[in-house]
Amino acid sequence: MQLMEPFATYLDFKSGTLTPGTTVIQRRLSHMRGMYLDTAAYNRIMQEEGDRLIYEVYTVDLAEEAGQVLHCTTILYPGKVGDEFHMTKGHYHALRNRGEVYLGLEGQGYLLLQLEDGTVRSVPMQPGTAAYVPPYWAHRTVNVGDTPFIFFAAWPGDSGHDYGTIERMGFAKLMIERDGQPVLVENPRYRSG
Ligand code: PAN
Ligand code: ZN
Repeated sequence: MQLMEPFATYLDFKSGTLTPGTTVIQRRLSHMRGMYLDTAAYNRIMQEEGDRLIYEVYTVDLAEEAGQVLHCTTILYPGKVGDEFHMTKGHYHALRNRGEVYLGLEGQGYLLLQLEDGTVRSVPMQPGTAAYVPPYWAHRTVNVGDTPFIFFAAWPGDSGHDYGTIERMGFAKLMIERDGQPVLVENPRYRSG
């Protein structure tokens, strides 16, 4: 590993932007095709509103290698697709025995976690919540409020990201709105194994 100079970035607690020296990615509805349960609602939004921005990630530019501590902010915009709240794609770490820490900065959300046997856990997050993603758990966040849900994350540099497993199988549970409340329900389309 190269010896590096210490440096700092600036995190705007209100907006969630992390600058400078970061790469910003935008995840739009079309990047999540097939991930929301209500396909008719997905199609309606794409036709009537266009390709909605779901979330943005500001990642500090660092080598993805052992020893580094990667870190980023995520800004997850409020909204629903059908009854299902806006969420991130979610992933396992490619090296499964790598954990992560999330720190809630703004808004109201949930961290959903899942083991490969389909066991799901949920952790409510608000400003100040330091949520721990232990090794082996896939993780996805959900915005259940009506303002952006913003959090900071840090994880080992050699973790890697496995999106494919969640793209193929989904999460076993979904966070939907029912009678004005967020509830976790079985995902009828979840495929185990
Ligand atoms: C987070 C996530 C971020 C976006 O930094 O990458 O919130 O979610 P997706 O990566 O699932 O699109 C993290 O868990 N990094 O490892
Ligand atoms: Zn992660």
